[in-house]
Amino acid sequence: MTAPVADDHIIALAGGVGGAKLADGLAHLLGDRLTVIVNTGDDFEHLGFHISPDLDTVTYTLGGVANSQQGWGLEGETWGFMEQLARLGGPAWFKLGDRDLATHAYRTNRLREGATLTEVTVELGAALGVTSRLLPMSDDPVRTVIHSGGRSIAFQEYFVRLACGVPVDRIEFAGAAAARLNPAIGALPRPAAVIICPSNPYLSIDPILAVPGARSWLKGLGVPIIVVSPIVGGAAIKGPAAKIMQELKAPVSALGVAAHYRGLADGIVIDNCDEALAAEIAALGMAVRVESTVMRSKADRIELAGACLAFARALLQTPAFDHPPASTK
Ligand code: FO1
Repeated sequence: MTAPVADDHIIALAGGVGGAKLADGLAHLLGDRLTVIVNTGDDFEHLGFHISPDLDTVTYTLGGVANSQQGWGLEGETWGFMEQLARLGGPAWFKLGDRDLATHAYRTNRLREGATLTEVTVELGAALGVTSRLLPMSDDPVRTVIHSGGRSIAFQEYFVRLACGVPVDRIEFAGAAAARLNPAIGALPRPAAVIICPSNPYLSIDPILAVPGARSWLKGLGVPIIVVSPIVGGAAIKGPAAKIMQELKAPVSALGVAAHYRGLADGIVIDNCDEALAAEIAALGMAVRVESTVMRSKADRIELAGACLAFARALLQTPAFDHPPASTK
């Protein structure tokens, strides 16, 4: 028997900077009624530390301490460690701020003590005042690998060291087939909706969906799944999404994003400037909502989050979903 819908609980899927911004707006409206499932395909071991960039970005953003210019890392950071590392001839291509380093040291130490990544994530979130539940997609290692011109490139090498400067032929999520979906995910209350944040579909959301059981769990919830397009006016707000879509020969548009999520998402939020694509997207069998999706301020994040919740509420009342109206607000 299907569990009753906890009509005040929302699950979001997020990766890096863009996703974290919408998650922040949702967290503002929902607090502990929000769970964010975060990509860990970007995780890697560096200088002996276990680094979880997307968990860091979401935690710092929801904790109100993210560096707003970079999008990643902490505000008011100092770089003494990096300066000294460079002086020693160490690998200085991946920037670890002095205070950010404490997060990586804490996480690494706790993992060595036997804590799970989920436990450490909860501890770090609580320490930074995050009231929403943040969950890694899996406690098992999944590593995104970029295949380019016959080379296999570890994700951070591609993203940071090479500044995404090589063409992507194929993306692999190494370890995904053997990874278990985070057990805490199965214990969540059935939400009123799932919101896929405007993170890179290929690099941030696909790794989550690659964990066995993730897709079927999401579809099995029987609640609206809404995606917010990270492509606006044919370009990515931030990061390499548009470049990758072009390299993988997908249309670089909100229509391309909708096609990517066909069969999973019930609805898509596209930007006002892409309104002309609405009919074509609707023809894919997806409900479309047109909003201002570029989040420049905290108010923008909250407004877009509110629009997503209203969209979810509207979809939940359509015949496709046999649930009573949700009271998300
Ligand atoms: N991104 C960069 O572009 N350059 C960096 O030096 C860098 C360091 C870094 C350190 C800790 C952390 O949690 C994230 C960091 N990021 C850096 C961000 C990260 O590489 C990417 O934003 C994500 O993996 C993509 O979502």
